Amino acid sequence: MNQYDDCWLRYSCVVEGERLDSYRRWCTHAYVAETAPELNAVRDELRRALPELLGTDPHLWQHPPTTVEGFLAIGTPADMEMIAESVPVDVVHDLDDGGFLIRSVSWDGMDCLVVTAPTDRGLVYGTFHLLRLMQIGEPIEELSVREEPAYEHRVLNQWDTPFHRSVERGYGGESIFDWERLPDLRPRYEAYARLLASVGINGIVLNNVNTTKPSRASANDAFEAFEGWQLLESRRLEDLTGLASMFRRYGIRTYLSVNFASPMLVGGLDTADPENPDVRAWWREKVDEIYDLIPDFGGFLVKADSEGQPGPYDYDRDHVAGANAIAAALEPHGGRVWWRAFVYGSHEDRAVQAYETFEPLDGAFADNVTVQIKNGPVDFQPREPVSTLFGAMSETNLGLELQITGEYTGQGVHATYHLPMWKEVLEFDTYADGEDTPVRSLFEDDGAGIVGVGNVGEDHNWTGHYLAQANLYAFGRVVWSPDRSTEAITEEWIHQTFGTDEDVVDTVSEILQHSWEACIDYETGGLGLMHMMHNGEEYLENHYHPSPKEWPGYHGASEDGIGVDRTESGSGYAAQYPPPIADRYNSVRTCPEKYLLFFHHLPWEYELTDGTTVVQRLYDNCFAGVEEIERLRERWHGLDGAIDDRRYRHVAERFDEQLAHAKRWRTVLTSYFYEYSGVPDEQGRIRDE
Ligand code: GCW
Repeated sequence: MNQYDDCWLRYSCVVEGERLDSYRRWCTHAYVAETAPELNAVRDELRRALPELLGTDPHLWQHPPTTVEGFLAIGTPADMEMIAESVPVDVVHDLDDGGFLIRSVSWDGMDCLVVTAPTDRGLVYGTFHLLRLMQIGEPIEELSVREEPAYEHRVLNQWDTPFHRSVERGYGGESIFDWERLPDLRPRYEAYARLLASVGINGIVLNNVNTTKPSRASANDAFEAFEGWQLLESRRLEDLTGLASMFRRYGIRTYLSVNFASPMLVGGLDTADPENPDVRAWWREKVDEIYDLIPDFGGFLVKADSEGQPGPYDYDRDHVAGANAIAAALEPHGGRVWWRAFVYGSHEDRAVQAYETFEPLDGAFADNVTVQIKNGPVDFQPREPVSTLFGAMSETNLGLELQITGEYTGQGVHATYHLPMWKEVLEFDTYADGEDTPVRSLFEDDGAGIVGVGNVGEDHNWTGHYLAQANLYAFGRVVWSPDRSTEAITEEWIHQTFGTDEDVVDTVSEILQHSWEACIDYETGGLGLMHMMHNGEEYLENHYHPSPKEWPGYHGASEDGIGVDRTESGSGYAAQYPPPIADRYNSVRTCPEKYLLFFHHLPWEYELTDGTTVVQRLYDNCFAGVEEIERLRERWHGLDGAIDDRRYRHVAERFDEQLAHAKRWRTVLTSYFYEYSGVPDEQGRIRDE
């Protein structure tokens, strides 16, 4: 057994007969230029994949073979004359970095399949694309593929804490990075780079945004450093060079999360004031040192003045001053600061704060700063409305932060697929530039991008739950191409992960596509309530316990009703949207039901459009969510014998646990709603379980 699962890079052969013959004809011989590190990655991938996909060993050539019927050629037109002769070079050069062409051509009397791109990174993506087609069983005889990534930056954020080798909100085991043993490289790092590159991810932030232990109190409270574990220390940086080179082979740039107070924590200065000349000089020297070691270093991610991390407020400076000071050091090297907008604590309704803090700063951030905003205004809840900042900062490079890991969606135990949620976010019309400015259109300029908080760890299956691999896959694919449908991305993943048997594909696809709505229902009652879970007090404590009493401010339950008034008569959050959206949410009649109690505090017996009362809908949704999990679990049971036993049993067992959790959650929520409202369930279902 492998030390770890291959995820979607299993390379099982799914074709036979003529199709297999055609794969062999085009791909048994491969001519690959040898000019760049990325091309070694390409050759290695062909060596791994082709024997499985073709059932025969490939021949790798360093010149075009002349005595064969056909061959595969991978290179840039500049490096391979044969490619320059067989594809339109101007079309190749028009592609963005990462883009590629795959063309079936005839060259010197032979049938050739050409994978070409303007950059070496594009060749890596083109190779993975072709291998994916074969893994899925697609024809390759007459290919004419032209692909380009939608966004320049497609970045993974690891929340790995080197000090503990833990992963904050990670549910797949400890960090895959054996930090103490760096610079030694484990084979697993390359396996991870391959997974990421195969779905087009081109950046990785290696460590957690919490670079000091967060204090639970205000931002100005003293913070506690992870002694000896600031990655900006010279010895730690030196240890990272090998890892960064390995990622470079796969077109992935390395980034680090850094502490705003690094000039003090690492540099020994007595201030981190961004206007202080010594502080600025320290950042410059530190950044120069990094680029000497890692020439393609991507930049820094900073969580400042947020959950106890230090920041510019400690010196009465604003976020612009803080971000721009660090960005100035990176600018000569082409590096970037990703500055998070996750701030709360000074307002009763935390939803309003990020906009109030950042919107006035629009246009003032340096060009090499990207403001990184979580999809919703609260915190990766099962469902949130889209953050108001996306419609409000047209003069700033924006980054959308999505959560791949399931912090609030079942923590590696529940099967919850995030792609439908991300699609909902990406399609949301922000009106940032008038009607038809969906979220997905906001990251097309250089300097913008989409990042995902990763979900892998040391477990054999990487993600804790086998089906959670789909979230990592889908993140890369949707960020590469946000226009691709949920169905298409989901099927691709299933084909590569579980094979092409129709029943298996239908079953897994149905489970994945229905899982998110079910989770919303049993965890929240489905009308836009936030944070229905226990808020752990200890650092890293698992807060996955249903406890609606914990943070009443989030759901506003009282004897007279439930929900939080975020209209003009309440916190005013709705008014932060452009008028067409603000109007829609401000009015209880036009506010979509899925967000109703996020924006409105309503009587328990307020009648919804179909005549059902609010409290009854909450009950019904809680029950519907559990029933849906029962149904999806049954569907999974139908796969017994149709897929390998190991993965079958793993998911079946997790489904049992998920169902138990869902029932418990339902009981806690429905009893709570009943206790407050005094309104019994029309169907008499509420009782202690
Ligand atoms: O909600 C919180 C999470 C923290 C996380 C924080 C953030 C990394 O529970 O674990 O810290 O969000 O996004 O900064």
